[in-house]
Amino acid sequence: MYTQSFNVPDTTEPTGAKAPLSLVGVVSPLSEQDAAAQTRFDTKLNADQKIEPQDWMPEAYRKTLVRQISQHAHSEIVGMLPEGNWISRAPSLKRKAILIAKVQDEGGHGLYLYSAAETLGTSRDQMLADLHSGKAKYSSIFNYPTLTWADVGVIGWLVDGAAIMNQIPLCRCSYGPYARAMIRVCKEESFHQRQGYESLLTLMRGTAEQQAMVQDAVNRWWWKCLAMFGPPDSDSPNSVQGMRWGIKRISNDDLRQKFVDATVPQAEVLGVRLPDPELKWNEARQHYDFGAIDWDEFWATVNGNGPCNKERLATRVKAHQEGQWVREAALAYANKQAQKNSLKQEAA
Ligand code: BYC
Repeated sequence: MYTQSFNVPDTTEPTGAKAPLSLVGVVSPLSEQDAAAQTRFDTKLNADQKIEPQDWMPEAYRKTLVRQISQHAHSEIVGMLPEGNWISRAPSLKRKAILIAKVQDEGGHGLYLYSAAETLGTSRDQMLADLHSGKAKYSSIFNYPTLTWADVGVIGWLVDGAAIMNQIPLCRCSYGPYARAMIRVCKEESFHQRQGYESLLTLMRGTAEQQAMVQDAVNRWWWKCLAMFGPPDSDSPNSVQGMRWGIKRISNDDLRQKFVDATVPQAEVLGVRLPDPELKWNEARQHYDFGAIDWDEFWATVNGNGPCNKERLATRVKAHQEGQWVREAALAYANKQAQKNSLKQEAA
């Protein structure tokens, strides 16, 4: 299983990179003041120090972070939906309690991440408006249906497993608030992955029907999880700059390969077959080779045409509208408390 101690060295440059990667800025400064600020920014990045909200940063760096962190936050809260569908149908009280805790954790991850993005000067209302209008992206993986109870276990094992693989390097992201949020997120994701795997182990020790249900879920989720890491490096427009800035530490393809290498032995222990006839150990590369991912299907899903995109967005918008009175009540209460406190201070 993956934990915080599952550390991975920084990658070599992605295949599409045109120049060697060093942590330098690319925005040409206009004024002398900006030039000095850019130099301080570059020096910090090169020394592997964190950029904090009060520090000067190039506008493109800020924009990239808002894009990535808000997409990540959206993924967490949309990610509550496929599993949330199974809370009322969990097969035992123990499984229900675990699932409620997990789904609640995902909501918490969304909160840390929206808070981290807000430190860059974009409001949460704006980010949510972009999600609800369909302008902002969220992870492709949450646009597929959860058809059986085994899907919940497979999401824990494979989806959370892929998420951890992607997120451990983000604990060393150059932007302080994002990196710190990711440390806690990764600890919780590690629990999510273990509970998923343990739930599948239980099913695999059960009846032939339960075993077939797990295999069917693995068949449906495997390729979607590989695509989750994003397009191939040669087709990833944001990777080179993201890595120069120390936001991304490992390329999409390298992370995908690490995920495959780590998951094959876990599948063997579980007793399931990964649905790829081309999956085999390559002695020369010291990695598993695997088959071609259907990128047309990935892009159709990213662009709003996956099996559940419309349903997911509609559910999110409805939940947001129905929660309006809670936000208003919480705000009214906070204002009342603030008024009371200031009256107390005046009287003292
Ligand atoms: N789905 O140049 P690229 C979780 C977009 S939460 C949709 O490689 P980048 C969990 C990409 O945004 C999982 N879109 O981009 C939660 C870009 O479009 P824009 C979420 C994708 O940013 C609850 C375009 O494709 N994790 O696991 O360098 C329960 C070109 O891509 C996807 C994060 O968000 C995708 N799969 O790299 C259980 C982690 N992949 O923005 C589990 C943080 C790519 O230019 N994010 N695109 O219009 C990242 O690490 C990076 O943003 C990515 C993409 C690796 C995802």
